[in-house]
Amino acid sequence: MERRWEPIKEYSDILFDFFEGIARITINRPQVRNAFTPVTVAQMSEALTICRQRNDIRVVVLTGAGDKAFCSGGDMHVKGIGGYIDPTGVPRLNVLDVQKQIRSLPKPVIAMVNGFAIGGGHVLQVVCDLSIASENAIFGQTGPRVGSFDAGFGASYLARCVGQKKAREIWFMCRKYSAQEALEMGLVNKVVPFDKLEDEVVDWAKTMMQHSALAIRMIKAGLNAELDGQAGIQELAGDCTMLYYMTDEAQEGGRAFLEKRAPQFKFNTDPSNP
Ligand code: S0N
Repeated sequence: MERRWEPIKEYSDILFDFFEGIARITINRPQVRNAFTPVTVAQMSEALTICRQRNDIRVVVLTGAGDKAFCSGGDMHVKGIGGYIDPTGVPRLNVLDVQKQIRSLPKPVIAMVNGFAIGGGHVLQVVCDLSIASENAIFGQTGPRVGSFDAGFGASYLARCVGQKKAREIWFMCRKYSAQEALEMGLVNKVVPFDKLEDEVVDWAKTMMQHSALAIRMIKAGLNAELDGQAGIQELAGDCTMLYYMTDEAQEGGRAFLEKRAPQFKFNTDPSNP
């Protein structure tokens, strides 16, 4: 089905558009199998910030341009000593920050894996909440073969998804896996023919949008908190604070301060009025 995706903002390295509650971020460097540079990563980060801020965006989709690659990781053309070199000559990739942004975004992020998901590109699909792949998608880590690695989410969260033995195999052996193998090991949620990929992703997004956004937000925070230690609890606690602000008790505390009086906190026994 043809959809009219409306551009949200123009960038050099990504496409960023919107359709009926869904924001789509497309890494648009097909000539290098959608490898990312520090510029690409900065643009992805800005787009994710916009996704967080805009209330009309309910679900985010991450994908790659064309029919060959989702993302092939860091662009080795700009890899220098100390990392990937930005236009000012400083080695900084900051893709780990984008991984954290995806995980802490209080909305579902779906990886629409339309081809190779390799290296740091594979880690991006791992950290998304859900992954839907086309039949031509290929998955794998290459770090120990090409001089890099991701021992953060790219290792620990991968192991949570596929188990310790399989995660070690993926990293130590640097093999490539088909979409079907990825499905069988729990790396992706569903595999569909390439020409059905976007339909399937939009269908999943629309289903989630019929459900309670707050419930999904809290579930995502809870699932992260179980894995992320103090940082995860902090995020879940932030959501708890947001809910607490909505109570009479919290409102009374703020009012009393502004009115320069002692707060009258009443113990509320009415479950219909928190
Ligand atoms: C993706 C592959 C398997 C596709 O193979 P295919 O279809 O045969 O195409 P090719 O002819 O190989 O490629 C087409 C053109 O695209 C260029 N290209 C592909 N990938 C890259 C890339 N990553 N960087 C730069 N260019 C790339 C090819 O060179 C070719 O160009 P032309 O036409 O001019 O010859 C295959 O391409 C492949 O295996 N690519 C390499 C994938 C890879 O190893 N990626 C890992 C890169 N490293 C990372 O991602 C680590 C970075 C990172 O994210 C990170 C994360 C956490 C902590 C630290 C780091 C860090 O290392 O800094």
